[in-house]
Amino acid sequence: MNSKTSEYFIELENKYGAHNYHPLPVVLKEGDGIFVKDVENKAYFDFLSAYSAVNQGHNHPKILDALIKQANTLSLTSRAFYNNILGEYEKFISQYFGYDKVLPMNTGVEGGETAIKLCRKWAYKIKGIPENQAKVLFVDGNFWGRTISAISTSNDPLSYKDFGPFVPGFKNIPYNDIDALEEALSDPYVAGFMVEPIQGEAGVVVPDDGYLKSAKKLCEKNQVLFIADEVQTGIARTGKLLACDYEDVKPDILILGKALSGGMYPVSAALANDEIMMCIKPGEHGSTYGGNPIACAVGMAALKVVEEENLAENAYSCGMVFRNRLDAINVPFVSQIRGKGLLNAAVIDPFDGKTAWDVCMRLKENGLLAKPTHDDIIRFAPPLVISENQIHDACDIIEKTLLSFK
Ligand code: IF1
Repeated sequence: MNSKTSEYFIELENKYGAHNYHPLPVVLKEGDGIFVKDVENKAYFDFLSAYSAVNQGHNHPKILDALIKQANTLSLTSRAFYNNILGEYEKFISQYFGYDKVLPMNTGVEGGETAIKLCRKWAYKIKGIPENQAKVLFVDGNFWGRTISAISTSNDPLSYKDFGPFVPGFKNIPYNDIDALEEALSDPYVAGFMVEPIQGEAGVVVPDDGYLKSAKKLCEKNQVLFIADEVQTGIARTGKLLACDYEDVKPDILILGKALSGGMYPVSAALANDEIMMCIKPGEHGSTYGGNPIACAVGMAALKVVEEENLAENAYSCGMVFRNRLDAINVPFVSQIRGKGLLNAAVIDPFDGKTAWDVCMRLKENGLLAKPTHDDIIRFAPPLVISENQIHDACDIIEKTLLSFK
């Protein structure tokens, strides 16, 4: 019997790990579907899904099987040579999302960096912007990772303070503001507009209906690439395969990550049609692990599960049930419930000196794991394999917890 307690593991991380996170004080040892278990054998509903990476549920057998089989066969060749699975994966994912080609990477932020490099290369080779003059627009409240480029577009001091100097050629405009976008697009050196269809880290900020469609039309009119960061909102999370699907918007460059592997392995991608993708020539971009055989096997299995188990439809219907249940809970400090599909958030107004963190701590005690984003917002994002009955069970916990503060 492993007598090592949560405190033992927390102390180890505290002593030997960088303090770049402030985790909820729970030490997990197992995952299965929508549940995780801590080292004291207590089970929890996982309502974070590793920030929407575990959409297919923890340890999905089909994805795990694909991982094990490929790892037992050929794990990594580098791109110095061809192999017998990368082309199959590239065809599969390109057709799955309706693009000519994919550039495979590993993490979400590498997908974003790749999209920006594709956009800049296209700007100089196709649009004809003078070299080193291309600009890419971002929106306030964006979050697309932790690299120097990513934090160069951030307006959250926690992300960028004391990490300067920053990458030039980026300009921020307000989110969900078409007039601001139209104004910014009057600059002929703008090459791209990169945006999350729903802002995750900002606190599940849903733009007005029609914003994405109007933004895409303005980009087309000004020969600017519309770049959708669907790392968190993609892969069925919001009740459609992609959040852009709600407005029938087809991004010029689509960035995917997280649940592209079902939480089993780092897999990310940038997808585009040939006019853009073929701007990058051999030797101009890449990655040691990008498109490795395990990533290909896991990626195909993860995407097949999304289709076979109708995860988008399930996220859509379960999300409605979830928001209706939470809207019906009458507590004065919950000022808003918002989201789409199974990407939702509760806005918690500080009360009696308590914050969203205190609510999450009590949710943990009651058997449900969620984590605040910023001080006042709790994101609720369970695996998309959750059933309607399980949604009700989880909402019973959330209701009991919220009412216990009254
Ligand atoms: C952390 C946040 C979420 C993302 C979007 C790209 C990336 C992310 C829309 C980069 C990553 C992760 C990063 C992780 C926590 C989590 C997060 F709170 F940080 F902001 F989900 F909201 N685009 N988000 O959300 O993907 O390189 O991480 O694979 O840094 O703590 P990555």
